[in-house]
Amino acid sequence: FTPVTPQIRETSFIEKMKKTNRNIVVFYGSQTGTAEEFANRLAKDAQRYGMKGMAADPEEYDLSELSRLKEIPNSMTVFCMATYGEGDPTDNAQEFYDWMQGTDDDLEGVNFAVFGLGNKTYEHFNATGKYTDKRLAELGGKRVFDLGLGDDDINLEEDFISWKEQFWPAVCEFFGVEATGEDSSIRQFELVVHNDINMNQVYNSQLREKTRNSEIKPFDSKNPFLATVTGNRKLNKGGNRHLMHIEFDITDSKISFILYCINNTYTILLFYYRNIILYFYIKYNFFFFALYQSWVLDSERNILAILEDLPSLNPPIDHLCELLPRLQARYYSIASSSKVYPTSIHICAVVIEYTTKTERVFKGVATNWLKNKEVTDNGHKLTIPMYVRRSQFRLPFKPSNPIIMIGPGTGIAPFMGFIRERAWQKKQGKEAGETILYFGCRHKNEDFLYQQELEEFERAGVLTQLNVAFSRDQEHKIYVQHLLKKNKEQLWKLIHSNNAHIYVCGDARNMARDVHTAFYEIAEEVGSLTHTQAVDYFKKLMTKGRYSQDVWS
Ligand code: 2AM
Repeated sequence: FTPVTPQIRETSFIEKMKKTNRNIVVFYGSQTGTAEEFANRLAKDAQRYGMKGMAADPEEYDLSELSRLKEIPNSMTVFCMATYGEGDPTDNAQEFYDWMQGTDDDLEGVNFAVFGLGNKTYEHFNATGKYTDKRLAELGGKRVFDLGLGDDDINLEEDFISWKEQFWPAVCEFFGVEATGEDSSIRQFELVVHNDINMNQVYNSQLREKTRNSEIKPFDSKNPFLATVTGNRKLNKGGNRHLMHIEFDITDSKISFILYCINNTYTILLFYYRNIILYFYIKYNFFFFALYQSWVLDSERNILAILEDLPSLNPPIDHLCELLPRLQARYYSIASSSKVYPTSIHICAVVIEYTTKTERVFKGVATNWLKNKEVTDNGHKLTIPMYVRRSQFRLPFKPSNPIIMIGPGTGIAPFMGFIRERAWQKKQGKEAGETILYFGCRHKNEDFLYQQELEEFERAGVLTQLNVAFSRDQEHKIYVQHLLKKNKEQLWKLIHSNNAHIYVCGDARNMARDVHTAFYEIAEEVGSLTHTQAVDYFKKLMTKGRYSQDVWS
């Protein structure tokens, strides 16, 4: 497929808009690709209203030009902004975020709207979207339509569509235009059949060696480092899951960490199903959220399953490709310490595979791809494109501060790095504070990850306490929070009197929430705080960086 519009490289989005006759620019703060996809859809929608839009990565343009947008008649900017971690902007929006905080530019005459992407299970729900909306208005911008707050915990797609359906009429009214109705005829790609292709020039899912470009700038998703796989082993002794420990060599990279998974079109097809519903919507005006929720989301029908189950749909292949977003980078916690292994990075992950309601086997794209990465392939060293992201999840500055780590399942990953680093600090003669771990798994002799290493660390006195909750070795469930409650006196003393740092890693939806509640109860029962005081107490610990979470849902 060949893009219909040739790409023009330009760091001034104003100049680019002028040159290409566009009047709407949709910026996206995107980490996993959803905000980017929304931005592309909004930019495309514009044509239906006689306007011309473009989606843009704020990292690639000079956003301090925003006040110049008024030079373009009937123009506006839209921001699709995702929020991450502790209310942070995404990496590609960080510079724009800093600019907003520091600038006193006058944005009078600049029309804008913001859609935020967030998740209500996190405390700082949609903080970045809210801030962008508030700040652009403070600087004098004209809010054309109210801030949209998407919640990924329920149904982000539905939130976006509902917002969009009100957004466009508001835009039309603002600019005094009407829908032209011409949308489906505008194609981004055209289908060309080539009979004489040189296969050596075709991208076949492996990055070429020349992408190893350390001269340009730090490695990121657009410029990943090709790391050699130096180890890949199964961690669990039993059960039908596959928990793996993988090691990469990063010599010469000066790298931070995240994996980048390259895949072929087939997998992309498998993976991104959401957009086919958009296809229904645009093409046949057929869209029922309830149906979407139960038939697509709850039944986990991916795009391939939908096409199989509704053969009459038969969309043209060029249209289908247009609806498929790029496969995105996957993020894993690092299970090693750069102090101990400066030239390698370890990760620990569970291979995702289960049967969906429609009896199809769902296989996680990245974990299954990694599982099969051998150290060598016929004597050939295999590489994986990767980069590392900065994280607030790190050991306290002072080694003498006690740490309480809670990480059931693969939530153990970053703590393997922490413990190794504490061991290293101890070896350097530094006085390391109490180092306490709460780990949880199903069965002692099945999935007690890193058992041997952990027990050795305990014997060596690096790990001062190793608490393990085996959830399925007895009738009733035993979870990490039950063990926390058992040791409540000791924990409260460490937190309240000894400046301990608390770290929680793993499942966000249930575990992290239950652990949080257990800490409230400890503060109430041992510290004699009221519930409100307890909530306040841990909120303060979070702002001080003494209660950190690395959680996922
Ligand atoms: P389960 O699967 O037996 O319910 C790692 O996944 C471990 O975390 C497992 O032992 C799992 O137990 C446990 N777990 C499941 N839900 C949890 C929760 N809400 N809080 C703490 N641990 C939980």
